[in-house]
Amino acid sequence: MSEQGMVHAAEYVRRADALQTMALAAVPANVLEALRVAKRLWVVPHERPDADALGAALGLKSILGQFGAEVAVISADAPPAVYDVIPTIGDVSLEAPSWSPDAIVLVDCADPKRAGRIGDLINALPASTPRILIDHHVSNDSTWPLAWVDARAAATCEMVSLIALALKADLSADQGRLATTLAAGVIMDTATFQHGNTTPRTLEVGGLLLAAGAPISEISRKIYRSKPLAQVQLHARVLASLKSTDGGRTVFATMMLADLTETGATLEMSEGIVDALAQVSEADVAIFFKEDGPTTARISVRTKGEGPDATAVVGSFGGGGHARAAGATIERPVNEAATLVLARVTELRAHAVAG
Ligand SMILES: [Mn+2]
Repeated sequence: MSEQGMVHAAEYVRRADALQTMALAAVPANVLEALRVAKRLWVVPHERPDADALGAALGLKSILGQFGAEVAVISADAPPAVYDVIPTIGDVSLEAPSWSPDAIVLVDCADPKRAGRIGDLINALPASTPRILIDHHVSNDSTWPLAWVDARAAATCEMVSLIALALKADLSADQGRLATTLAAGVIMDTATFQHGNTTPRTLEVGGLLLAAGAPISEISRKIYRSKPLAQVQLHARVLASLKSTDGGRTVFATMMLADLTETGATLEMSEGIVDALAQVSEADVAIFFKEDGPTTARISVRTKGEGPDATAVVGSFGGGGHARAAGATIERPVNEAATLVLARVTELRAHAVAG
């Protein structure tokens, strides 16, 4: 085995001990207690789950399982193939189990609505079933009493790692499979510790997970630097449609459904296109428009430098996210949606100038 992916037992124990006090201060006591007492839990990521939502849900299953809890991870949508990098991905169910839970946990989102059809199942549970929420999105405005929302956390998996420490669970369990599961989410949401959301705490959690057996470099390569041919062809085709506006400060590209059929790519293979757009050094706003049917468009926004807040761009269309990365679904033909969103960006720039 390579140096990466080995459990460094002494190093892990030293780091876990050093971070325990900080973890206990970070996790709200009521959330920790609710997780401690529940014996049968449903843990639910948002629909179309990414590595952070999946890693957080699967990590919780493994952590609470160490204390004897039965945990079902239930997702509205099947995980994309790229997330096979998560060694416990096979534990995701697409249907609720036959048993009813004594607590449910929603991860990496604010509202059962974001969990699609599983959210409907959550809403149908008795009101007395404790509902726990763990999320790091700044747009989270949940009113659930058992909510831990930490917008300074780079990833929900960073928060779940702290929960593990606070519960004194063993993050190095299962030959590093738990650590790998959580590291996948941190790597996803920080682009391998590159985004501005990376804090000293994120790196400390990263160091802890590395010592606990997560092969950081290998996970990063699989998520970010490995693509099927059809995906590279899709990216080439969509990036060829790149245009700019606002004097070059806004760049955008549009993916039509025909781009998928003509390259043989799947929708999930469009992952990463917005990040390629965001590489344009002259621009501070990058927008990726996706046709998702004749009257539905999905948009992803990235901003940097003096560019407007991404949540302000998508907020008027019912979307949400972070200041530098946000998204929305707009019930309009994609070209109409593009016109509206680009006008909104121009308007936000004008407001910024006006003060
Ligand atoms: Mn996340």
